[in-house]
Amino acid sequence: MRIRTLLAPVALGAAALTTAAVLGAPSAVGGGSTISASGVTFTPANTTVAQGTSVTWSFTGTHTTTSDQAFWNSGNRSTGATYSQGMKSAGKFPYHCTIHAGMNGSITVPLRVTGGSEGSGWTLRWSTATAGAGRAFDVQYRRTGTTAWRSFRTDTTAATGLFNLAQSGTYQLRARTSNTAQDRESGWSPIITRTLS
Ligand SMILES: [Cu+2]
Repeated sequence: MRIRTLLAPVALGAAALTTAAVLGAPSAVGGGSTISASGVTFTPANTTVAQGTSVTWSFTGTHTTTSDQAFWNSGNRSTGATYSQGMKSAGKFPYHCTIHAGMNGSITVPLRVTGGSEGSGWTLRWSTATAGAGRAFDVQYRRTGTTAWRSFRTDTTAATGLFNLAQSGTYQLRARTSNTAQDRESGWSPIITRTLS
């Protein structure tokens, strides 16, 4: 294995990462996550990482890791090669291998709450940085028990925002990343819930 892999921290489970995200752990890049591409399978097929995590694929045989929404594309990589992608922003990012039909995976990046309170609102962070060229973010909310999502931010390039509606209640929140250059969007991040008083 490569030194990079050996030095990478032991990957946290999805639950632990989600908890860290909700608790507002630092988002600085530092964690790493490795996915193997071998046979006709990505392992693990579904990965949840915190914003700012670098995901590295390692290849056995020839494969690609290709974002379904064109966020990244490794091109063909063969045994011994790696490909890394920084996951800065929230959403669910499905990907596939262009060589092997049915060889699919996904990376989920949760929305984070970096501070706040029921009385003063919550600071949401959907990206570690403002959007680069060809990228933007959507953030939505809805009151629990209702079905229709409302826009909190649409195509924003900002990375954070204060969620503090005039109406008290418990709200669900989610975010996604747009590839505006390709007019495509990631899936939505897992829902988080916060109460306003
Ligand atoms: Cu493949």
